[in-house]
Amino acid sequence: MNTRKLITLDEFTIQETRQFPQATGELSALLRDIGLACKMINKQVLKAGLVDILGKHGATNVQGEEQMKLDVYANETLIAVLKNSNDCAGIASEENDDHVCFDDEYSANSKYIVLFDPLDGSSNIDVNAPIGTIFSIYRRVSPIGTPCTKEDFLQPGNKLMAAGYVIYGSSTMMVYATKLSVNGFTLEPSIGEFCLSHPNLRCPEKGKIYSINQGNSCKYDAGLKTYLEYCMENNKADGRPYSHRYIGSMVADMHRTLIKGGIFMYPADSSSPKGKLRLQYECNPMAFLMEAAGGIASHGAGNILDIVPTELHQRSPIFIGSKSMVEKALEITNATATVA
Ligand code: AHM
Ligand code: MG
Repeated sequence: MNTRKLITLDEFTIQETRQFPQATGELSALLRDIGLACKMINKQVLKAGLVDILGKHGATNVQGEEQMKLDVYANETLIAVLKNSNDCAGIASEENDDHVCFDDEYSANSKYIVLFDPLDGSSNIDVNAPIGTIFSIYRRVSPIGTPCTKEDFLQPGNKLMAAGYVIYGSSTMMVYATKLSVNGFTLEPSIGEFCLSHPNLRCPEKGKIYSINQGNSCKYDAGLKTYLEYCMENNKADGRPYSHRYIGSMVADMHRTLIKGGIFMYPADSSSPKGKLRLQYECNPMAFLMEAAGGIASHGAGNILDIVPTELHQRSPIFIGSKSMVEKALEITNATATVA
């Protein structure tokens, strides 16, 4: 690789900022901070298989350090890095009951707040399948100079300034979106930097893959069952059924959907009327990113990004991915949507 051609995440965000004379560089700094925390998480993810050798959660490893569960480590690392930075007034995490306000002078003067799912798909750690961190950045609505408030964290997705994820897979990548574009950065381990590898990502208009936990089919409504039959048998788009792929790690399933096209669904069902995935930590950031890449995201009856959250940990059904596939899914599911 010709290293002179590498553009790091930091260089890229600074170049982007130059296009906006009023920009202060705080958003760039925040993305760098999130990138730093994720590099630290990545280091631990790479060692996950050694935990049995070095000691499990609650035990002490050979260096005398206490072992922490990876999701706890990821959460604490993100909080510590963002608290240390000058650019974040507070956070909300899937792992914490309530938001955390960084109540010091510098944090109170920052204009952004961050929400995150520190380690999404954590049940996949034991089997070496990809996992990820998902993040959202909002401009706060409370006055700058005061501590942030709950209202800052209950903004609809259409108010997002930036959102993205880091995937800990066969390589480690950060993909983030602003309203302008979606860009992917691969971690170059020898220099420890995320480097631009996937500029201006666009989700293909059509795809050939559907992704859903089909083991829950008995709990799906009639409309969704009809759509799944369409995916398996009646889809004549390519003269063959769609392929089914489901990793069970949203970041990994979304990353494939973004790059190859397709549809990812986590619907409501008879035992979970609002689905499983969290609006603020999973659905909104992915919906924002997908829209910026030319795809769409729906909760089944409207745009995910228009939901005004009423609580931090609320859930939402999601249908997301290639525009024509999501539109077709909504057309079929809305035609007959009674719970079976
Ligand atoms: P988590 O945040 O506790 O890891 O749960 C979210 C994960 C998503 O990554 C994934 O899409 C989904 O749960 C899989 O759920 P299921 O096993 O019900 O199919
Ligand atoms: Mg999650």
